[in-house]
Amino acid sequence: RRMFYTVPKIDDLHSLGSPIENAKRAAAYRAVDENLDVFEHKVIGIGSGSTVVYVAERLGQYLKDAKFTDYVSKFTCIATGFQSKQLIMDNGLNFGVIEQNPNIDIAFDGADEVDHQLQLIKGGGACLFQEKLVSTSAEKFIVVADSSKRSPRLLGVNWRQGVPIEVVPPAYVKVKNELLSKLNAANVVLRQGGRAKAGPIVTDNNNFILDADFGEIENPKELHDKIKAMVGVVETGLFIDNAAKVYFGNSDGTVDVMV
Ligand code: ABF
Repeated sequence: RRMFYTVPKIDDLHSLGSPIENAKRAAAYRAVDENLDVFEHKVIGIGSGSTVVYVAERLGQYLKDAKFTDYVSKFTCIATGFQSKQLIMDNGLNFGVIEQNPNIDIAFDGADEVDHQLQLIKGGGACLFQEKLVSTSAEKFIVVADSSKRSPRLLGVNWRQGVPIEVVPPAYVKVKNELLSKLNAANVVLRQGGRAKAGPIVTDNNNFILDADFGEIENPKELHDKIKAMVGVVETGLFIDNAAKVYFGNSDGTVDVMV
């Protein structure tokens, strides 16, 4: 059973001018302020996307705050991809690798869609494998999003159509055919990269992404398990029973929290 509550705007938060950016920043700042114990959390996962930018920004602010500097300067941040690594460095935070820090205290990441059970669709940015590696290695996984990401059931409509699935390149046709024939996907698209759509995008792990449209997803866990069982599938963008809390920011700076 899930609980919702709304928290007011953080004091002194100036408007960024754009309603959506205000919403994303409100979620991220609140999530960091409420969940990060600077004295306890030493290894922090930083996800990908445009909302987590504000998580890294907030951590950077902590670093400059005299009362936290000593503690925050000992943080190690684990990235989920290239953009995330840049964010960590741009905000003056320490960067570490997951191989050396396999036990993450807390991880923050965005999402494409969140249902009422806190099940997620992620992978719009094609970093889903590392995002899942980091979020499932974290003792606590906190999601930050604007409130447009909230949906009673997962529909797969917020980014591309459907569920992103990372596949080993030579297996993409086989997996695509099985998604269509065995799991009744309405449509499966090999994600293309660049403006000219010059070819399939290649993930950080040198794989491809299939976007599979299943319409409204009745049972995300069952669907995830079935896709994951196919030979050639590395990971799916369905994040099941993984998020501990979701912060949905609103453009007025208030935040709806789902636990
Ligand atoms: C990552 O970034 C992805 O899993 C997800 O697709 C996306 C969310 O981005 P944003 O915060 O920009 O909406 O978290």
